[in-house]
Amino acid sequence: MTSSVSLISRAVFPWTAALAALALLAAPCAAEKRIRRAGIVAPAPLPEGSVLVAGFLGAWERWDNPKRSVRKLALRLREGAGPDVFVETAGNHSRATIRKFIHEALDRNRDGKLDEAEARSVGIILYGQSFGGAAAVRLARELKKWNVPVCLTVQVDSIGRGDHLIPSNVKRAVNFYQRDPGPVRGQPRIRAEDASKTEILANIRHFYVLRDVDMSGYPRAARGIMTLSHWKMDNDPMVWAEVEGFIRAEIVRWQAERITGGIR
Ligand SMILES: [Ca+2]
Repeated sequence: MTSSVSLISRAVFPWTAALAALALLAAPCAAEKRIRRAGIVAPAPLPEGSVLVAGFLGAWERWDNPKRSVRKLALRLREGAGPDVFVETAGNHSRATIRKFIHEALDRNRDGKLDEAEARSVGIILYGQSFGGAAAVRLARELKKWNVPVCLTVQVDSIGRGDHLIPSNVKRAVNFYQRDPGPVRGQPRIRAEDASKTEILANIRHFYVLRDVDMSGYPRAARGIMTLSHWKMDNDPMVWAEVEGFIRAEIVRWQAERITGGIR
């Protein structure tokens, strides 16, 4: 969260109370906030042809905080998931844990390498909010080094270096953001590293200046007139219903492509 603090410090707005609340969300690193390998419930190796959805929380949120929209969506997806759909969440600082799991889950013959068939054997969907949005894009970029395709990335008010450029191993990407007045504004435009390989589905802007959003899941200090649009967006059910729609559509697409001829 150091980078977010520096980002905030550059702001010229008198957001003292709001920033104090942000500090609550950005509490110092605590081991229990990080997911450990044992916290991942999906099996390794993953069944061939299955789908793995991984969501990344922002700030220093605990990886399984049930009040945060990233986690709430994951739990909804798990509820209605078929036997071949697996959903995990992690903090944005725990990207390496998920990356190592993906390698373990795909390396079916346990030789420590991913051959082409292994790399393409599971449909991977990544999403995240705030620094978690950037983590989703960074993980996709890391998976490219292993020639692992990513079906879809979804960013919600994404913050982080390089989060605008979607690597060419990603098939589809969508970005939700707000640019309301305030010190924290998401990435307004993502673009494809290679437009022939990646389809940018949309950059969708939301507005919160005149909108109330139920903030009861956030710390009390983060509520009221100083509530940042960045936080409202994290709690906006309309946004997360849209994210869910994109992810569910991608899951169905993957499954349909499996039935109608080949994994890809
Ligand atoms: Ca292997």
